[in-house]
Amino acid sequence: MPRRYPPVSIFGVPTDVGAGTRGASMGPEALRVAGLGEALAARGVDVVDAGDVVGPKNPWRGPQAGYRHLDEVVAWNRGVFEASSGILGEGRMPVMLGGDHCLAIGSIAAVADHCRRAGRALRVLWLDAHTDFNTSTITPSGNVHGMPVACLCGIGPEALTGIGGHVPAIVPAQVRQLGIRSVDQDEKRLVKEHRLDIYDMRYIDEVGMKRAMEQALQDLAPDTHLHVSFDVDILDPTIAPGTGTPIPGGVNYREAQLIMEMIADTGLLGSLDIVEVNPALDARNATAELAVDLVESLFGKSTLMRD
Ligand code: NNH
Ligand code: MN
Ligand code: MN
Ligand code: MN
Repeated sequence: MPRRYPPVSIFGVPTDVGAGTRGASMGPEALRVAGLGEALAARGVDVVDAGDVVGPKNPWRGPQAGYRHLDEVVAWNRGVFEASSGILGEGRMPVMLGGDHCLAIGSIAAVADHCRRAGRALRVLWLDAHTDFNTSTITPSGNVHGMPVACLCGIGPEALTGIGGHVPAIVPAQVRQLGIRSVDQDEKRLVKEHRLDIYDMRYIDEVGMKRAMEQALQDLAPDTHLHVSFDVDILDPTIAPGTGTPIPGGVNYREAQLIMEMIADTGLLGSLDIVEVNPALDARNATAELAVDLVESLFGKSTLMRD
């Protein structure tokens, strides 16, 4: 019996206010053009496109007091929180098309709030080249897309840590990070201090993706809500060049498929972010097309033997 998936609402968040390179604002359309909605529908998923969150334009200023565009980042994240909460309240699965990764503050705050009310466990799987655990005092860039995990764990400006009304929204023990290979100097100290559970590329090289994923998905209670935050820069830039902060030595195509297939096998996927797709840097929409291909596997397309 093929696995049934809950109804999905995709929504776009066309902004790059949290990034240091322009263009992730075009991510939602790139993912739509690559056929995300159609691909899910072809998987038998009940999918609707809820349209785009609206927010301020990118003022393209330098950082002030350690943050670039903090007011705009807050405004967009409030919109994301409302959109995600509304979709969860309808009993549907929110799939956020970013936009840069600062938007995961709003999407995950909404999921955390939903799980808290429902008394359900939440696990966040953070797929990324970066740990995104910077603060205004240690950030090398001021870009808030380098800070969402810290903000969600209660470390950051009140306007962001408090977006879901509960501080912290999540604790580090709920997070698993996979694909990591770029952590800033002081950020390293902070992730160690807060004991983030990190499966970095060195570890994946040594034990293999299968073992790393088994560990990252270990101890999930049967009714856990699994949130996947998919920063496309986890992928090797040779296969996913369309992203603002590409880092060599990323996850290859087969490893990426295995990640998605093993998540699909849990049957626990509850919400998804697809972020940092930057069509301005891409080659013929390759990164959005690859992301769609991988999301199909996340929804069971490649599972032949385990349906
Ligand atoms: N760590 C860097 C910074 O804080 C880069 C963050 N960029 C990302 N994160 N794309 O996923 O600026
Ligand atoms: Mn629910
Ligand atoms: Mn990220
Ligand atoms: Mn990243």
